[in-house]
Amino acid sequence: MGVKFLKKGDPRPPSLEAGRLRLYSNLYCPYAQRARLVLAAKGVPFETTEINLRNKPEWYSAVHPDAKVPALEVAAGEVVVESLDIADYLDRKFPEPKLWSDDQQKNLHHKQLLEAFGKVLPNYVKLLSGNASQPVEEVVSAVAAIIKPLEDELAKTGSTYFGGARPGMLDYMVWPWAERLEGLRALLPDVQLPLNDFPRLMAWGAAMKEDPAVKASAMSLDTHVGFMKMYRQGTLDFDKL
Ligand SMILES: N[C@@H](CCC(=O)N[C@@H](CS)C(=O)NCC(=O)O)C(=O)O
Repeated sequence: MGVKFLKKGDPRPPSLEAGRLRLYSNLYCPYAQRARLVLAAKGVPFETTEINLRNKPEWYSAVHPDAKVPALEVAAGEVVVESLDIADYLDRKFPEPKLWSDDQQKNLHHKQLLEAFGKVLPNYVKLLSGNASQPVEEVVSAVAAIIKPLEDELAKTGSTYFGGARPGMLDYMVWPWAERLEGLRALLPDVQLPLNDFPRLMAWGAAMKEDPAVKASAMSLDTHVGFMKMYRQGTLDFDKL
């Protein structure tokens, strides 16, 4: 992709200038994409430092205590970590457009949906890595059960997006995995996915693809599949992506 992922031996970027934001990211990380989606939705300019997660720079643990991405530097040396906390920070700091609702009850419900959706990650990794300890059909069923409440929510509200007439926080927090689902479909063409059980989520996905923030943060199917193939073969090397 021609992106420079900073690694061991690479110098730390210069101190952040006042008034700027720096996102420590990794383009392939769904959590980092959450931050990029919110920044794009708000139209906030930011600089990006891509981190090689297989060979992290020595100084990176001074940025993020667990040396994970994303981390958002909001003033020199002042960093917000955890994708959901970064999203909340940005929604407070840059209120237009507001991604959380004024309706606190709705926000609470969306946070519960999001927390339950978090269980998708280990299943995503199983599909990606081809972990044979569990039949793939079982993993697909587990994913279907995890996303069913989201389908039900769209059916209940009748809205295109979880946020209503336009994407809100839940939409953006879930989207990175939806984008990767297409990569998985291309990677595993023989795996049957029960897509017909999720008509509203399919329509949601099509609508989300037209959203400017989604477009700004999107990576092509080929790029996702290239990463996934390397990951699956155990040959992941960020210098070669
Ligand atoms: N709960 C964290 C998860 C972040 C996360 O797991 N990031 C991964 C990449 S997708 C990472 O940095 N892994 C490197 C490591 O664990 O050493 C968040 O929401 O920000």
